[in-house]
Amino acid sequence: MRHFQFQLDANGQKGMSQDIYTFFCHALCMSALLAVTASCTPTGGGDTSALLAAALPLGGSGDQACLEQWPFASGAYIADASVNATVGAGVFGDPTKATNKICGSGWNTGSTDVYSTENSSECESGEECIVLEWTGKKVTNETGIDFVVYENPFLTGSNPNSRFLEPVIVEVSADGSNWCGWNPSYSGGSSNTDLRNPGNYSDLAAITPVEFKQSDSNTLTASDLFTEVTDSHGTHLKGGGDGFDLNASSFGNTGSGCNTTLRDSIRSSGFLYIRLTTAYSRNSSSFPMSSDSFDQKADIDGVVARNVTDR
Ligand SMILES: [Ca+2]
Ligand SMILES: [Ca+2]
Ligand SMILES: [Ca+2]
Repeated sequence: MRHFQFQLDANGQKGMSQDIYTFFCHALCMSALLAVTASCTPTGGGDTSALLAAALPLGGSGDQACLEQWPFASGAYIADASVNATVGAGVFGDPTKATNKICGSGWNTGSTDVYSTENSSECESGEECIVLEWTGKKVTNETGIDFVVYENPFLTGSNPNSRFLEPVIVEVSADGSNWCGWNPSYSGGSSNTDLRNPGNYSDLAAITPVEFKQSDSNTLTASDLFTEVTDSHGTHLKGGGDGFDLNASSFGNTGSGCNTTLRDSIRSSGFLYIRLTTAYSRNSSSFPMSSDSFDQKADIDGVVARNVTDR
């Protein structure tokens, strides 16, 4: 979850009068966006502060309601269940937000329909993660990108190479115990300029802002979600988010219990579970995080697979 200090200074907000704060809170509660996100109890807590700031309009794709109805009959399948996810105490503590729908808000605003990763029995010791699955199904290896992870990064201004990022390590499993990942790495330094540069990250999710939103104004097809486009924001998937390919040469380079036999089995037979771990929680030296991050936890909107079959 982000601090959003640049949008609304946290100290300044704490200094707001209760009347003003309550007005903002009530106004936000009336919006369709937040009606499905949280109730606004003006406790002044950090999570509520972050939500308030996150919801301030910055020119994102806006006012269209994010709909529960999955828009595609085939060609794209949303992970629809979590495994032993910990319910967090904060506004973004509801694990169903990671499996209900994708609610991207464009390049300039992060989605609030998200789950902030928490420590659970499914994580490595001391880490913050969530494990998702497709009920009764497994994800198969198709040509090119096999699934897309949607988190809530966004641009800090007009420069597409400056983004607020809370990177995520991605791993998949056939049994829920042994995991294979790619080769996640960060090559920059500790400055915010480096930390905000997407070019410094590879094999990590939560790098590309999310354009796909399940709304009446969505024009993206299922195929579009797995198709790249090049525009003023660089080369990215048409719906944003970060895609992963089981056939990538880096797949199988990491993961607890991973070996070439398991890697090849997942490539040929598919996987059941995906684990999304805040990279900072795994190794804060290898994956430093911007000082703007509120609580050093990535926020998962959802995951979409290109194809699934029965288990
Ligand atoms: Ca593939
Ligand atoms: Ca985030
Ligand atoms: Ca969501």
